[in-house]
Amino acid sequence: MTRTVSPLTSWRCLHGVLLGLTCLAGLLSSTCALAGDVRVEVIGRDGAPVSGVAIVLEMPAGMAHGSVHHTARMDQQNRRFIPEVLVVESGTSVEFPNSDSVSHQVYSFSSPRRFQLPLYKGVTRGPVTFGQPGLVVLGCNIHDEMVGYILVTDSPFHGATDASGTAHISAVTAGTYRVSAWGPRINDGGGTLAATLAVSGDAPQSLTLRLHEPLRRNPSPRPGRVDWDGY
Ligand SMILES: [Cu+2]
Repeated sequence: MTRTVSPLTSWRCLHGVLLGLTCLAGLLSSTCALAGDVRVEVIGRDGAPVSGVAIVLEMPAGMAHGSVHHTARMDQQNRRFIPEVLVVESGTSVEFPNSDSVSHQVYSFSSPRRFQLPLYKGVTRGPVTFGQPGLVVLGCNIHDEMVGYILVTDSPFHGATDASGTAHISAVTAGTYRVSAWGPRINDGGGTLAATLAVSGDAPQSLTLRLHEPLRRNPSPRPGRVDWDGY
């Protein structure tokens, strides 16, 4: 009996063989790390999904990774920072476009990264490089109600929950991680939830975090008080 093999199938076969050979070579040189995908869901006390929660899989002791040259964007739309919560690895350069029809003047007075951008619209400012881990709270000098957050982490395994309350983090190196979840409206644990998750390369892992306290009405923390002499 003749079996027809489509070009796609044969490519997959070849790809699988190459992957196997690569892993075999890697095992011999101890560089072939298994990796798996992780899905973290955050559910509020009312059962509704919670979006805009920063998820970080903190690096296990001894697990190292290379230097970072990532870029990211923090936009402004309808007098709001988009996204409200951005998670980046330390060393990432963040650009600040302004998609609004009004001008904004973005600043941070947080100790991991103090900066201020000139008043602008219609152009992209930055990039601003975030080298130190920690929480950077963004404000706008024109619109006091604007608040945004850049959470800087040393871990390459991070994300933020979307409208369905879910964060997808792909290709996580196998290991046991402390998973932390921070959101500006989370009341539980002072704003941070934590759990332990074992990641293997065999199958995707899922973790559900449920809040016990109702969400705050207003985000916390707010931008630091601006002392212009500090710049
Ligand atoms: Cu503004």
